[in-house]
Amino acid sequence: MTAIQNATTDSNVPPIKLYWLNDSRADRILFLLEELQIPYVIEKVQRGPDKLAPPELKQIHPLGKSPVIKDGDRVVAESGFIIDYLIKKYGKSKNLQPSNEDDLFQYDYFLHYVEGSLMPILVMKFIFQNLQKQAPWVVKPIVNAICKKVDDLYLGPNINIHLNFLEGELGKRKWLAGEQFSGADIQASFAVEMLMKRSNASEPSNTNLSRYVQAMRERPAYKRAMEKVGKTTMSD
Ligand SMILES: N[C@@H](CCC(=O)N[C@@H](CS)C(=O)NCC(=O)O)C(=O)O
Repeated sequence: MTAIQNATTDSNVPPIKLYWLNDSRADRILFLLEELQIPYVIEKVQRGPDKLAPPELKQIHPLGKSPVIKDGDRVVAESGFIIDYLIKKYGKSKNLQPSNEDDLFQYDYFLHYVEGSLMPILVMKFIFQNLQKQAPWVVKPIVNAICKKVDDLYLGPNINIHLNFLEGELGKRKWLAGEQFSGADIQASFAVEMLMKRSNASEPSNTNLSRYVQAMRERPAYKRAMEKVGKTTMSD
């Protein structure tokens, strides 16, 4: 693991430590920390050849997943919970959580929807794509046929359901929880970028989603977050 110190760290305050795994949901938390502009350090962790997180992460939290943060003695896992925790504790003045009831309703829904409904489909798509790449040549035709069947019957149609759903929601308002950017958008950021990438979504049929991703990428905090890890976008 390699640590990077954020330039804004005050040496008297133990900074938040983000365990950031490459190509992972940890980009969300980096984005949030930049939106909040609070001191933090990044501990960079690399996936192994098997694409899994290294076992050292299990010393931080028994599940061994990323993102995970340390805030003093507290270890906080689950990206949705980390976002909620950090915004409640450090984001009072940042307006990242809506104050009116209707927007807050959408905010809570999308914070849960992203990990509860959208990510499982995207992870499954990723697993099946990897399975095809890694299959030994003798069984490759069979593996490819199974993967295609799963894609045709289940993954493809479900991905389209999510694309249409989000496209519709983003036609009603600028951001997921109203006219103001919020933690729900940060939670959605990585997933929406993956959704667009893995579905090869064509711009003309996903105008609202494309506009949404573009607006997210244009935020100074998004740009700073990506710079910290040598990327331009979350889907690089
Ligand atoms: N629901 C968790 C999922 C965490 C998760 O599965 N993270 C992935 C990266 S996106 C991971 O650590 N994968 C490596 C592994 O499973 O070994 C969250 O939202 O934080």
